[in-house]
Amino acid sequence: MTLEDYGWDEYFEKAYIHCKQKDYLPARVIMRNRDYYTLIYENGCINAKLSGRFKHTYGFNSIAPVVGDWVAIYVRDGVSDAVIQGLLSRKTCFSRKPAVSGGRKIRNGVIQGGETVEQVLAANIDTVFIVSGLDGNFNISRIERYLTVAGSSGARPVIILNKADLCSNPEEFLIQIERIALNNPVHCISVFTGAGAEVLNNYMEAGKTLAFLGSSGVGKSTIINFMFGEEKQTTKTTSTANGKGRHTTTCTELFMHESGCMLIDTPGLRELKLWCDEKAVEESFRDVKDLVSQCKFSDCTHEKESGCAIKDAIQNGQLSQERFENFKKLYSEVKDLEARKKQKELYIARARKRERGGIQK
Ligand SMILES: Nc1nc2c(ncn2[C@@H]2O[C@H](COP(=O)(O)OP(=O)(O)OP(=O)(O)O)[C@@H](O)[C@H]2O)c(=O)[nH]1
Ligand SMILES: [Mg+2]
Ligand SMILES: [Zn+2]
Repeated sequence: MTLEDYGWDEYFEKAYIHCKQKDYLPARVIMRNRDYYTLIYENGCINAKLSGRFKHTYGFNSIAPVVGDWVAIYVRDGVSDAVIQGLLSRKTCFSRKPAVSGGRKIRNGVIQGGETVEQVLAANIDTVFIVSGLDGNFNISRIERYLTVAGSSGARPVIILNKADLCSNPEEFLIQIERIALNNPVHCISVFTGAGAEVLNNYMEAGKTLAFLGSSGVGKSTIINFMFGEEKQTTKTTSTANGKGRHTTTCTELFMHESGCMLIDTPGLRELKLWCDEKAVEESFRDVKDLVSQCKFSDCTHEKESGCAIKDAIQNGQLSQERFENFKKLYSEVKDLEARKKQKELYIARARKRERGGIQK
């Protein structure tokens, strides 16, 4: 296997110039378990850790390498583990604001609190499969949220509605999702019966990286096993009747497929808080944005005004009330995120100034 087989190309060649040094080698992260990494490099697989300098420089920003990243490593003679010295700039990355644990508050439907940092889930993905189960787990607003994050990741989003065998009217769900997916592909499959699953072959292109994201129990690992025709990943039955899973996959991992494409399995996400800007929301809701621009008044609140294109569209069934509500919710979430980012920048700038003795405490 060569680095090219793993997706190394001109883009990374150029990015590598910045961290190229004598004795360093490029490698791709295929597994990460906290501080422990498994990489693929010119001589095969190797375990690795971050260098002290890397941790010191990037540790604070949580910009540590993730699965799919390309890194520069140093392999010392006689030492089995490599040391990660640098991270190559990413082509694409799927990021979120970390899930809030404890002390969370909901204001106007938006979850408040939690650290204002970027948590990158996987990098250098070409196609991101947003997997949802056609069982008790189904939720359109959640798919709209995933589409927003996926759109901002730079990867091409594809929606997979799995477990069609558990649903009596999958076509109706397909129509509903196609409406909110805008031009992104939507496929309805049952990996259990194999119905519709052959569509996955269309995405298996050599050198491309495909990642599977979605809540726990939707069947991400089952789909990966299906694509391999063997059990690569452990899968488990969902724990409750409402279809919620119990996190069977616990770490993100990249697998090389015989077709030459790479498949990334990820642990189910309990929560996907936005880490993107308002443009990402405007893009994934561009139908809503178009309507807003047609309102008679540029400052229309879409409540009482005459000539409101949003109200008209909801009335004539062109736009659902739920989609409009979710648009507003995600929009205020990114606004809140932007304000927090600014606040944090200010705080850091002040702390730095204080450190230099510029401001008295
Ligand atoms: N009926 C039915 N069950 C399915 C289908 N696909 C997966 N399952 C079942 O759903 C359960 C969860 O599947 P997993 O593949 O472990 O789900 P996952 O998304 O990887 O979950 P995490 O690893 O926890 O994120 C398993 O019991 C699977 O057998 C399907 O198409 N139909
Ligand atoms: Mg899994
Ligand atoms: Zn309006």
